[in-house]
Amino acid sequence: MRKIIHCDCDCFYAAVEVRDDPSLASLPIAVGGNRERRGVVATCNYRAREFGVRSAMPTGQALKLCPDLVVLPTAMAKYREAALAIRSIFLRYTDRVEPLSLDEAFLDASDSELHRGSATLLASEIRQVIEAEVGVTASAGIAPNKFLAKIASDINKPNGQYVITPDRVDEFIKTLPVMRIFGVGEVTKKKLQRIGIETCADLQRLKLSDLARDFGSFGARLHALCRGIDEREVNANSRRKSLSVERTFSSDLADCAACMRRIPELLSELHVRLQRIDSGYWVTKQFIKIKFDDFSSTTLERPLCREISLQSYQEMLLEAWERGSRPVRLLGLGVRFIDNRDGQTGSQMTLLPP
Ligand code: DCP
Ligand code: MG
Repeated sequence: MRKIIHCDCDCFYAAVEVRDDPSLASLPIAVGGNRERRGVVATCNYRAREFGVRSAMPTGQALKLCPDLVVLPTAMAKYREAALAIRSIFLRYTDRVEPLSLDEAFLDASDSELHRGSATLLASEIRQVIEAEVGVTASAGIAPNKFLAKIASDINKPNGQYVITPDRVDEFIKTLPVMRIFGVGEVTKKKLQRIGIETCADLQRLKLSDLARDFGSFGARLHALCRGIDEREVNANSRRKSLSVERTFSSDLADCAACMRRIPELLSELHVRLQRIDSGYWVTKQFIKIKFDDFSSTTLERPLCREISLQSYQEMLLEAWERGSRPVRLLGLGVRFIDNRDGQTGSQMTLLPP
């Protein structure tokens, strides 16, 4: 039986800002773009969340909800430095660490002998060390697999942890809403709701063959996850090769112009996601993915010229849409990388946004 810890910092960017200026601690604060430039909130502290402020919300809307909100510009270099310090703490305990983004990682503690093998005590120690050395708090989930550990880390947030022991997996999973399964978005949720499925217990009633018919390869995964089964390893050497954002639309986009209108929002989402990964990844290509209403799909990619640009995605859309010339279910924008986290590649390439 494995012991997996998922560790996730609390309101990470905001926590770093409060650490560096403790006078902010009692105020509602957000980090992100300013209202005048139509920026969005990257994150906010828990005080601001009481007013309904959330990540990805336009800053103008956040200020309406919370007029006293202090909005600070993002300072990625500082957050990256804190993230590296946190990662080096994880590595003191195990080399089986898989970072998911700047403030989040899986640790496989199955072989750890510290605290007589208690992953719960280990998680608690790691969180204390992060707070003492880096000055921010983290929450953790401890469970027999990655899927459950990630869900558990949200339960006692901020600055808390939650354990799902193997004997409690069945009971825990039963009441879990299907929306909590990674990969279940609004469209899948609606599809399941139509047949009366809201929780994992409901989903367990569906046969593997039915799920495979309705959801393709994702169906088999759903069948396992709704039983709390997830065999994925913690992958310490995961080398990210691409990053993309994609959206399935609840009603199909009728033509190329309708697709074109969705490109800017997808691109700004992609930029946000890019900021949150390591700076050692160098972007080499842009790509666009389209799934048409007949489920045929196409991907078009291009080498990156100078920077990730809206214009080249627009041009690629024209070309890719021509391949099917029909209504579109899903649209995705992405980039491909080379991994230069160890600094081996000498040539000049576009770095990720600072
Ligand atoms: N982030 C972002 N834009 C988003 C979501 C997040 O720029 N839409 C950035 C800011 C966050 C960091 O990534 O501080 C980590 O993301 P999390 O989802 O873990 O959110 P937080 O750590 O801020 O809050 P929580 O306490 O809920 O984990
Ligand atoms: Mg976090």
